[in-house]
Amino acid sequence: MSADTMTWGHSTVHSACPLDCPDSCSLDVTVGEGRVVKIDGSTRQPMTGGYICAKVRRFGERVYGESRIGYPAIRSGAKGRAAFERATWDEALDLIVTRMTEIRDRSGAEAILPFSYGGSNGLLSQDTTDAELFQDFGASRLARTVCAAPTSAAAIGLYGKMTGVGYADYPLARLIVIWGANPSTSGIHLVPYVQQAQKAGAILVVIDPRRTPLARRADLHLAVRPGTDLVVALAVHHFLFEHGFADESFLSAHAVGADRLRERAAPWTTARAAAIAGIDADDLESFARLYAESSPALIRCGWGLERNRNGGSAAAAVLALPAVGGKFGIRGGGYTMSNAAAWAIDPSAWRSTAEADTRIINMNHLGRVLTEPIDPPVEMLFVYNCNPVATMPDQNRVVRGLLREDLFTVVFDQVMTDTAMFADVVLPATTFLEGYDIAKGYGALSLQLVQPAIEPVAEARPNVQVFAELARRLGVTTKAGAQTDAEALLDVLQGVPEPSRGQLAASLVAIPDYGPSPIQFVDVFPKTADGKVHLCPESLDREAPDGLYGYQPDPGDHGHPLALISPASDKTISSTLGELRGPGVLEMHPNDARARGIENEDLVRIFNSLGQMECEVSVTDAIRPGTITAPKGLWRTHTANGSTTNALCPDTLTDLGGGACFNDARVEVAKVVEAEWEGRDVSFTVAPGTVSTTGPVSKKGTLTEQ
Ligand SMILES: Nc1nc2c(c(=O)[nH]1)N[C@H]1C(S)=C(S)[C@@H](COP(=O)(O)OP(=O)(O)OC[C@H]3O[C@@H](n4cnc5c(=O)[nH]c(N)nc54)[C@H](O)[C@@H]3O)O[C@H]1N2
Ligand SMILES: Nc1nc2c(c(=O)[nH]1)N[C@H]1C(S)=C(S)[C@@H](COP(=O)(O)OP(=O)(O)OC[C@H]3O[C@@H](n4cnc5c(=O)[nH]c(N)nc54)[C@H](O)[C@@H]3O)O[C@H]1N2
Ligand code: SF4
Ligand SMILES: [Mo]
Repeated sequence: MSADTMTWGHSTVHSACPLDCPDSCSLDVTVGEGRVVKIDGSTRQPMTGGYICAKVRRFGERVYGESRIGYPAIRSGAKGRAAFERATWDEALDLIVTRMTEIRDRSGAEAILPFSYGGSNGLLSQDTTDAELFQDFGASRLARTVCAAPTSAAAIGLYGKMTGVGYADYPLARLIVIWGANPSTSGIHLVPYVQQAQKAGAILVVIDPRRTPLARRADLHLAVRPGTDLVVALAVHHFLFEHGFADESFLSAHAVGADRLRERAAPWTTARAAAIAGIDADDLESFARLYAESSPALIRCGWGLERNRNGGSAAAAVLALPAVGGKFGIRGGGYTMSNAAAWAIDPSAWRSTAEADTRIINMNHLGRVLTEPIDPPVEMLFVYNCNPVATMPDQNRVVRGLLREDLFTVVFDQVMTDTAMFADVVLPATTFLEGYDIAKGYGALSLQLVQPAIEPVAEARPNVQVFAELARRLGVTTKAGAQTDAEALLDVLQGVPEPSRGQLAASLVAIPDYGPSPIQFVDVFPKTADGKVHLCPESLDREAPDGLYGYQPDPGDHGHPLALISPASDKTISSTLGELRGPGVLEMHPNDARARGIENEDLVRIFNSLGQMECEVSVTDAIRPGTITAPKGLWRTHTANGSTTNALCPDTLTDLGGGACFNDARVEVAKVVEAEWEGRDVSFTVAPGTVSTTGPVSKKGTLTEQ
């Protein structure tokens, strides 16, 4: 433990936030008598600027909260009822080892499915000893596609994941386009830079079905229908090509496939695209002209536009704009997408990188693979860094799968999540305040050391240690042989190239050699094999059902005319910290409400053929008509019927990358008459001794806590 400054019996530990957020803040954690007293931002990582989000300032409430899992436990009652008996680590691990061995001997190790995602984005807490254990044991592999799969496929196909512009250069742009991103919630440190740019005269365009805080301040807001960004972007390409704004000299020197893109954009006049996107054709034309004529012009491409059937092609069309428009090569021009691949970190320093040849299961199909016959069936699910009941599509099917008596489920988490309730064995995980990690920004460009501020709470253990111990018990040898997070840290650091490794050791923060933001095509270049931009790569063209840039029309309503989107909320990171938030609220445009006799604060039922969710409604014109929005990451206690938005989301896949189509949910909404609510009993238990929601529902859909 490193106590860097001491005052009044309190010490301050310098650390960083490894949660799944682009900003990767540097933190000062104040500790007194071995307990976290305060968490705040520091200035070590320049983008943090001394402030952090309210969620992580409250993280201590998770660490010491009632939902925290302190001890291993084994199921003692019916599945899904969160009835557990405390066990020792030995008992819990023995049981897991016995079941893993039995299942392998009976059905083959592919009947075991490790299930993990972005719980903690640190370099140590995933893809270290866990990866080696499951790979060597021969378990099924998981395609981690719930997020960023289509945008990554596009960014890799077009640019080999070239590093994007950092926040620090936004003030230099003359035009900023925020496309399918809501940084005021999902990456707050970008916002002041956008504001600075506006003060300096930059024009701001926001493309989003909702009037987000930045859309409110924008010069132009294109409130597109979800899933239509592809045609909007193609219309801008069409405009650039047709009006002589395509940068032919850049394209001939640095790009291939421009002709094909031009052909595919040809049918998309601004009028036709605007009609599909449900926006004004003149507004779209103004946007195209602004983009054509402004420099430096910068696009912040978010993840909101990827979560639908056209998501991959949409991201590709958006990312292709700076190439066609000639926006690279100048500070403050180009694009920002994920910067996760900005660091040349070599995982072979700490684990075997040989590819296993076991089957791959797309995580978005969890419900499907648990409930449909497959060979071998999934007989064991090992969940860590993930809360699939709250975050995967088709929630009802996921729950049906988890209720299978013949499924053995291990959930390794920090708190009693919606998924942990279904476990056969629960294992307690440390939080980032209780162990080492390395935090890598995917918006802000930095690598940082995460240091323990406190001892592990109760019997919680870090991932590295638990998977190393399981590997030892199962007779699996791991390459680096790390047994603890401190040992794994040293191994992982070997994979971090110099001078970053030295910077981490010296000052806890590494910044790239070009500083906090590169100039694209000056400091960073496409990482494609030939170093060029591929505007219509063959691989993507083959993968997309209608070819790359082929628009797939709306999934249709089947009596469910409203598009439901579920973007990031400021209360949680995905579902993390859900134990601290209140009920979820649906937002709906006044026209849609009026047509259904719905008024503000009414209780409503949102439904389609997959499921239903009941909650309170907020009637607001901050969402376009025909689209409704409810927060991502709700827990089942946050709605009145124990189902969240994810119960309405289909498990269909995006055109590229096998991603999730959350925003292709099509639903209808009806007012729930009050008589249905008064005194209604919701027999839905969460965690014993924590928030109990068994009991009557109060009038406004708020669940009474007992
Ligand atoms: N506070 C907070 N921060 C977070 C997270 C969180 O849960 N909470 N999650 C983190 C994670 S995992 C991620 S991936 C990022 C995501 O961060 P963002 O990129 O901001 O993604 P979303 O929140 O999914 O959606 C962004 C915006 O896209 C809009 N949108 C929805 N559908 C469409 C569409 O079809 N087209 C267009 N143009 N816009 C659309 C939504 O209205 C929303 O305002 O944020 C990270 N940061
Ligand atoms: N409806 C809807 N659903 C969505 C989305 C959407 O747009 N709409 N977007 C999605 C997106 S962007 C994402 S990224 C996914 C995220 O989906 P998930 O990967 O399920 O992310 P979280 O909900 O944050 O759950 C992570 C869990 O990991 C646990 N955890 C954290 N650190 C550790 C650790 O060190 N060890 C262990 N063992 N556990 C740890 C946390 O306590 C938490 O319960 O959700 C998706 N779900
Ligand atoms: S969640 Fe994001 S904004 Fe909040 S502290 Fe972590 S990195 Fe910073
Ligand atoms: Mo995500």
